[in-house]
Amino acid sequence: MAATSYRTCPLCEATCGLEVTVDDGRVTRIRGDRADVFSQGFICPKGSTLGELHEDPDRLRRPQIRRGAVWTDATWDEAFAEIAARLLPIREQHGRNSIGVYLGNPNVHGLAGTLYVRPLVKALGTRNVFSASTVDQMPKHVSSGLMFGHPLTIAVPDIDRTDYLLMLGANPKASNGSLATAPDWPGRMEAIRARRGRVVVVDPRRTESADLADEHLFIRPGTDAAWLAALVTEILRRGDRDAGRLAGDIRGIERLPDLLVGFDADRVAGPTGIPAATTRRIACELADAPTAVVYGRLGTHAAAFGTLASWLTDVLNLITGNLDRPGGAMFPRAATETPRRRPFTTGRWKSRVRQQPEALGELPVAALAEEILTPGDGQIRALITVAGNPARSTPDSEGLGRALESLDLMVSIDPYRNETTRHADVILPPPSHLERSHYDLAFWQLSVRNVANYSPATLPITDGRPDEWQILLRLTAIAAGLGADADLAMLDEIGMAGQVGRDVTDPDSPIFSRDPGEIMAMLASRRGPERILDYLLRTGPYGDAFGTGEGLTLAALEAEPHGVDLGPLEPRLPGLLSTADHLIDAAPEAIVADLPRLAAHLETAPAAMLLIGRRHIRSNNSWMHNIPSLMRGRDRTALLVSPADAARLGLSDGGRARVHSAAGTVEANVAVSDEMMPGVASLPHGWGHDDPQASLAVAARHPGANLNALVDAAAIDVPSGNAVLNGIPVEITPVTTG
Ligand SMILES: Nc1nc2c(c(=O)[nH]1)N[C@H]1C(S)=C(S)[C@@H](COP(=O)(O)OP(=O)(O)OC[C@H]3O[C@@H](n4cnc5c(=O)[nH]c(N)nc54)[C@H](O)[C@@H]3O)O[C@H]1N2
Ligand SMILES: Nc1nc2c(c(=O)[nH]1)N[C@H]1C(S)=C(S)[C@@H](COP(=O)(O)OP(=O)(O)OC[C@H]3O[C@@H](n4cnc5c(=O)[nH]c(N)nc54)[C@H](O)[C@@H]3O)O[C@H]1N2
Ligand code: SF4
Ligand SMILES: [Mo]
Repeated sequence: MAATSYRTCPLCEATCGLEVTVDDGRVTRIRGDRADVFSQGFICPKGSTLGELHEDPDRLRRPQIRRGAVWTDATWDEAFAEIAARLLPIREQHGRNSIGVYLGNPNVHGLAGTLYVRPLVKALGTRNVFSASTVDQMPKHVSSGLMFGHPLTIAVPDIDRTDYLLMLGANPKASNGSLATAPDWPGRMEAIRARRGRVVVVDPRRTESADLADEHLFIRPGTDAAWLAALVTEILRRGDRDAGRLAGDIRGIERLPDLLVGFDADRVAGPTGIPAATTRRIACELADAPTAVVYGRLGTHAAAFGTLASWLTDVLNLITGNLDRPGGAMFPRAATETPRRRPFTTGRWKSRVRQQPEALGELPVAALAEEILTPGDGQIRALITVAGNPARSTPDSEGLGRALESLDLMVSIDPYRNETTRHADVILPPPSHLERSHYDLAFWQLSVRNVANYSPATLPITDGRPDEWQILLRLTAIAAGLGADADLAMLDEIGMAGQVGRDVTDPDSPIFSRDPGEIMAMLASRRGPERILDYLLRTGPYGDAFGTGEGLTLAALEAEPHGVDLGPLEPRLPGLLSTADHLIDAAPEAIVADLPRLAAHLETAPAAMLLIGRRHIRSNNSWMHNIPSLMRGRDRTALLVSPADAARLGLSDGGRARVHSAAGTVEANVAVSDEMMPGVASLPHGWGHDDPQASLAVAARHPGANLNALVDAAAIDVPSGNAVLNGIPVEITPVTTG
């Protein structure tokens, strides 16, 4: 008997609703859920492959233990016993920081990762915590944290109401958007133009998204911050500063002209490649549009001056009166939002080897290899990776692979034996995505509309396998010294009761001064992530506050399989500010201190060729390359170069090239394309599936080149520690065969 159910796709930030048909335990069809309150039927090619992902014969169903080069299946008890026996002695002998943790991107796409990773990190007690955030959005957390007080107080573009979208370093037609959750970004971009708005895309490649815009500007990689600074200068020079309603809630805005001396349209024209007249025109358009929003993403953040660029983006929105107003850059109000109070700081501790300050309790993943390889007190000797493939997705990834091999112990929670987990001693595979429930805790905090949608598991977990949260909780028990066979139900109970106990003493909590026993009793029918989620919803901004009246609960969401629309974004400042003085800091010291580095960069001649990354709609970072239907069709891994560079460098379309950087050398197929700005080449990341120890049969037939073998681990954005993944100086030479 076929049954239809609904769930939110967990693969990217767009959170599309899926309609899943299951017949006799097998997925027979996945299509977009037309009744989904947010996505209204939109889906991309990846969303329909969750069934294939579930069926993938290479997806691990049982723990794996490695002895030398030999992998064997293990029972769950054996796997956890092995970990307990080896992990704790390392910590006893070498201290807490000898255990490192790497948290990959899918953690933020699931309930287990968002709710059960933090307790594990806490139980380990280590400061050596690394994640994909420092190859991604850390600059946005740092600039938002310093400007608004909390690293999650991130302004998102109100694309459904804006009259003018200036977008840099983002390609939502391929990525479906980032730090701006919206199903069908392309459709929403087209809607801006349909209502006579204007879309301008700034990118060293004329992307699929640029093709949807009114105007595309090439920019030299790594110079976005300088160009944004020039836009600020030009707008201020016009005397147009108008922070509108927020004028009395800002500190430091009067310092901007002095701070940005030297960054104007004329000065940045050469380095950025954008003519001064164009910059001045865009400045006027931004200031004059009824509403406008500047939005920058990965190409702007994962670059040499990512934090400056992220800050200047919000400064532009601020001085044009577009911050926190409809059609501008706005702050979502997620159903699970918790109070934001303590002012944000960075640098509470530093990495051991290069002394890079922490941000959000993390150290830059660009420093992971050196922390493993450099002897001394605090050296990482054991590593736990959860949902990550740093051996392909982080700087100098080949070097990192070698470092991983030198560890005394490595444990990975991952469904695949890939280029990273093949270095592990134990792999613990979570159930497939369809076997798990879902609620997008992370991305509805960054959504262009407020929504809530709960997805129960589509398929049951068979064979007594643990859910991913149970795997994490078992590791937490081991790390807490409770042993591999601790009572998980009791641990989960203690965790929930602890949270309730803290909140009843918190005057800002809606359950302040309530009886914790009564609250626990009202949650008694649920366990695990569902109980925490119910709690977060009920104590959240739309929740029932454990009263008897109206308000959101998990039960209410269960009754709405297509989700609940909580409305368009609404102005939230100054109330949401959690800086020490409750003002917007328009010129945070830790950020403006990086301006001299940017000024110096403008004085340096750029390398003849700079390499950048790209994404494709049928790919997802370094994984999902083992899904046959996504891999069909033409090669998507080619090195793109402009016709002028091809001629200059002797490269031919369809030929091969050797790409050489300070970090390494790779070979790739060449595609000559006028999409590329002269002087810039593009390679996608997440490829290089050529490791014979990995077990990815389909991916191995389409290996591609590993872009991150070329990324220099020494190069970081100073205020955030984020890796510099774009604008890498390279030399490109033809590979001649025969
Ligand atoms: N040069 C360059 N490098 C980049 C980027 C770039 O643009 N250019 N982009 C960067 C960005 S934005 C990111 S986010 C990172 C991503 O970097 P990572 O997070 O390190 O890597 P992913 O490729 O996302 O790999 C995800 C891993 O999680 C596993 N996985 C998938 N689902 C689950 C799950 O539900 N549970 C568990 N436990 N495991 C799961 C997969 O098998 C895979 O091993 O890459 C970064 N690297
Ligand atoms: N299909 C697919 N979707 C994905 C992912 C995926 O791998 N595949 N990954 C997901 C993840 S983890 C993330 S973080 C998001 C990222 O989503 P986006 O932020 O949209 O990232 P990209 O698609 O990589 O687009 C970055 C753009 O920046 C441009 N660029 C490079 N350097 C520069 C520069 O210096 N200046 C400017 N202005 N532009 C530059 C590149 O040419 C590229 O077009 O996508 C998510 N969605
Ligand atoms: S756009 Fe993202 S969320 Fe939507 S179906 Fe595709 S992968 Fe899933
Ligand atoms: Mo990402």
